[in-house]
Amino acid sequence: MILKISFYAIVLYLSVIVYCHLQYPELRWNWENISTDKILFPSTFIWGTATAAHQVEGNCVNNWSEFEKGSKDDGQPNIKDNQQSGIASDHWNRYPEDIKLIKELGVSHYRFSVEWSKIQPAQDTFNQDALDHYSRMIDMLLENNITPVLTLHHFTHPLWFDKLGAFEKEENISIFISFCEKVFHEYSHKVEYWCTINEPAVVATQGYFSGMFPPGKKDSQLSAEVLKNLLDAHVQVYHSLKKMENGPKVKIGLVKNINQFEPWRRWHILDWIISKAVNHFFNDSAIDYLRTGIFKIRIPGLAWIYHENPNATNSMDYFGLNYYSHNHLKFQLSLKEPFTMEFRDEDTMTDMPYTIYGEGLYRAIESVSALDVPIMITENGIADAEDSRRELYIKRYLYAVSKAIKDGYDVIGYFYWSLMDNFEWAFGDDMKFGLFSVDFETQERSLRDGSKAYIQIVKNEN
Ligand code: IFM
Repeated sequence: MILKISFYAIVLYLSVIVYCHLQYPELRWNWENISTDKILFPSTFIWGTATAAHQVEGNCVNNWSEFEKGSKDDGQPNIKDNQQSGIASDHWNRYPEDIKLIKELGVSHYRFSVEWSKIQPAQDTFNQDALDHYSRMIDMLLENNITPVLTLHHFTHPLWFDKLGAFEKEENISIFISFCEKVFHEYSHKVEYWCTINEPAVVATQGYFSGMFPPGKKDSQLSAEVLKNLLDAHVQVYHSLKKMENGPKVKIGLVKNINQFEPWRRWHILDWIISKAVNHFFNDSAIDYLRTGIFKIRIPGLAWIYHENPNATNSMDYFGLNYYSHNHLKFQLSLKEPFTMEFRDEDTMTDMPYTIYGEGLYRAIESVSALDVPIMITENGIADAEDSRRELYIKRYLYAVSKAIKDGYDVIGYFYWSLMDNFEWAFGDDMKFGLFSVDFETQERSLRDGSKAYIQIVKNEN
C-alpha cells in the first residue's frame, strides 16, 4: 500500500514539474547568433528618457526624505551608508541645462514627475511658485520640441498625506484625486502624455512587505490592500481626468513594473510554488484587475483579498511598462524569509541585484499585450558605474523591443532610465543609471561612452 501511494505521489510530482517546465519556459535566446548592430524601428516610434522628481530635483520634504533619516529594527540605516537625497542632481535649478542634454540625445520625449509635496505643502494649500516652476519647465521642453510626459505619483507624497495613512486607507484616494485634478487643470492644455502612478506593486511590496521603502512596514495583508488602493486610485484618477477639459484628447496610462519571478531549481516544487505566488502578487493581480475588473490575491497565510471595480477594464489609453530584469527564487524553510534570491553564474550582473536579460523585456511585452492597449516602455536601463555593460544592455533590450514590434506587438515608445545619475532610493547615490554621469560634488554632467549606443539607435545611425 505504502509503495503504491509513494509511486503515485512520485508520478504526480513529476507530472506537475514537467507541466510547469513546459508551460512556463524561461526564454533564452542564443545571443551569439543574433546581430544587434542594426536595430530598426518605425519612424513614428517615440524615443525618450525619464527621471522622477525626488531622485533628481533635490530639497524635497516628503515621506522619502523622512525615511532617509531613519533606520531599521536591526539598527541598519534605511538608506545605504546613511545617504540622503539632499539636492540630488539639482534638476530643480539646472533643468534648462538638462533640457539641452535631452536634445543632445536626439530623443523627442521626456518623462518626469511633479513633486506633490512641493505643489501642495499642506492639505489646504497649493504653492503657486511650484506650479509655475513646472509650467516653465514644460514650456521650455515644448520650445525645444520635446514632448513632456508627466507622472503624477512616483513613490513620494507629502508628509501630511502620510500622516493620514496615505494609500493604506481607501478614503484617502479622493485626496490624491484632488491633487491630480489640480495639476491636470494647470497643464493639460500643454501636456499630452500622463502617467498616473509609477510602479504600484513596488510601492506596496517594498513599503509594506520587505520594508525597504517607506513606511518600512512588514505586513503582507496590508501590502495587498495598499496595492488594491493604488490600483483603484489609478482607475479613479483616469476617469476623473478624462471628464475634465482636454481629458478626451490626452493619453493617460498606468506605469507598472513587470519582473518575472522564476524558480531557482526547476525540478523543485517549492521553488515553483514560491515563484508562482510572488508572480501572482506582484504581476498578475494588477494585470488581471485591469483586464477583468477583479482584483484578487489569494496566498493562504500571507494575503487574501477580493475586490471588484468594473471601471478598471477601461482605464488606460496606453500601458506604461517598466522593465529591468527577472529574479530566481529559492525556497528556504523560514517563516521570516521563505525564499532567497539567486543568480546564475553564466548571467551578466548589473550593479543592482539584476542580470542582463533582454528576453525578459520581450516576455513582459507579450504578457501585458493581453490588455489590448498600446504599450509604452516607460523605463528600462542599467546601473553600471564602470560603464562596461551599458552598450550591451541597450542593444539587447532594444533588440527585444524591435523583435516584439516585428512580431506584431503594439509597442509605441521607449524611455531610457535615466537621463542622468540620481538618488536611487534605498541604494542612495551609488547606482549609476544615467546616460549622463553626474559628479555630485560639482553637479557636472558628462555623457557616458556606453550611452552612445542609445543615441545611435535613436538617430538611426547604428
Ligand atoms: O530608480 C527607479 C525608478 O524610480 C523606478 N523604477 C526603477 C528605477 C531603477 O531602480
